[in-house]
Amino acid sequence: MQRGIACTILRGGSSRGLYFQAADLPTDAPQRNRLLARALGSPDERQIDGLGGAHPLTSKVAIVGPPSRADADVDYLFLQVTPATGAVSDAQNCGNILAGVAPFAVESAMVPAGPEATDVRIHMVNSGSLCVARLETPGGQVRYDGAAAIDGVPGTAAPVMLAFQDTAGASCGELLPTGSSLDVVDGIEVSVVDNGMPVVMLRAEDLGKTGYETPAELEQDESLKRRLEAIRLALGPRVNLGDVTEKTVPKMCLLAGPRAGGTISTRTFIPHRVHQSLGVLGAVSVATACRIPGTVASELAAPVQAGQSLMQIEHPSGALAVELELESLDPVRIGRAALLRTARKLMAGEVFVPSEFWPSES
Ligand code: NQM
Repeated sequence: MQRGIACTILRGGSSRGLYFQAADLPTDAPQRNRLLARALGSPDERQIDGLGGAHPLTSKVAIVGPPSRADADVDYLFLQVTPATGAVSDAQNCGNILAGVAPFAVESAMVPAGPEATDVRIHMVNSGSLCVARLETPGGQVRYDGAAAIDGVPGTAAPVMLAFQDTAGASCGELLPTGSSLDVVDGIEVSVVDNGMPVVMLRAEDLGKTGYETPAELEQDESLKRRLEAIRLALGPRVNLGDVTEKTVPKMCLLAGPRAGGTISTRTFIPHRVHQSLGVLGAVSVATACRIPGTVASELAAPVQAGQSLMQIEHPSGALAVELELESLDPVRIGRAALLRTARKLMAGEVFVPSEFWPSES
């Protein structure tokens, strides 16, 4: 026997995920997590018996439901499923999957569509922060086609503008979770910034890399991966994340100077596979680090002009433009961060799981 559960698949930014309404899932979190991992086909590296795409970027879930705070239209809980192990983590945000939340919420009648555009105020439950997503809704219908292009995704689509408000310290409690802009771990200088995503930044050069390698080249380097994991595990408790062995944060980001006219170049381990481009909030954290004196990022970044708010964060498949407003430089206080994403509905229907994962009578 199988059980079908209402599910929509959307590409959100440069990721792809399963989107559910909260009311359609079990309320018990461990039972819900087992069910979601099974729906994606985990535990199995290839996710052959499920809807996951055999990579962390395509093994993601969004649960969208009524708002639990007055200034939001919906709650969005993000879950990252590790394909091989089936581990389900709510310890991180995902700004790419976030791009699909507004179209999903409007099409599921959780938020009424405006006649031209709709602002959806999204409470990101993982971190307690708020994002306002603006999407085009001509005639009260979600528009998916359009002229907006984002690197890492072929073709063009309708824009989804994301404006973040209170992301500083979202996961770790502090923008600079170690209390310093520069630390030395295992003999390597690192900077840790959490502006919506905890990111450990290191100079690629310090690890014997150029920082311009392809994701496949970096993933083949076993000794680099061991070194990065040792640094990550050592930093976990120091940045308020505790034992991060089973967690998908912090991310490990190798930095180099910009090569394509941008602000800085990145290669990001998320944290074990290498991102084909760059996470949205990961990019916000890197852009923020570029503005904080004394970080490894600010030293490698192209000079940021006074009053400049747009920064291009280069990655393996292009660049991600982050608009970052600083309220003050000393101490660094971040105002709003905004980015352009796109999203597209790919499928709506039911995902089937063996009924032992959620018996029909429950
Ligand atoms: O940083 C991948 C992604 C992400 C996260 C990851 C993201 C973000 O690109 O906001 O979007 O870093 O695990 O989907």
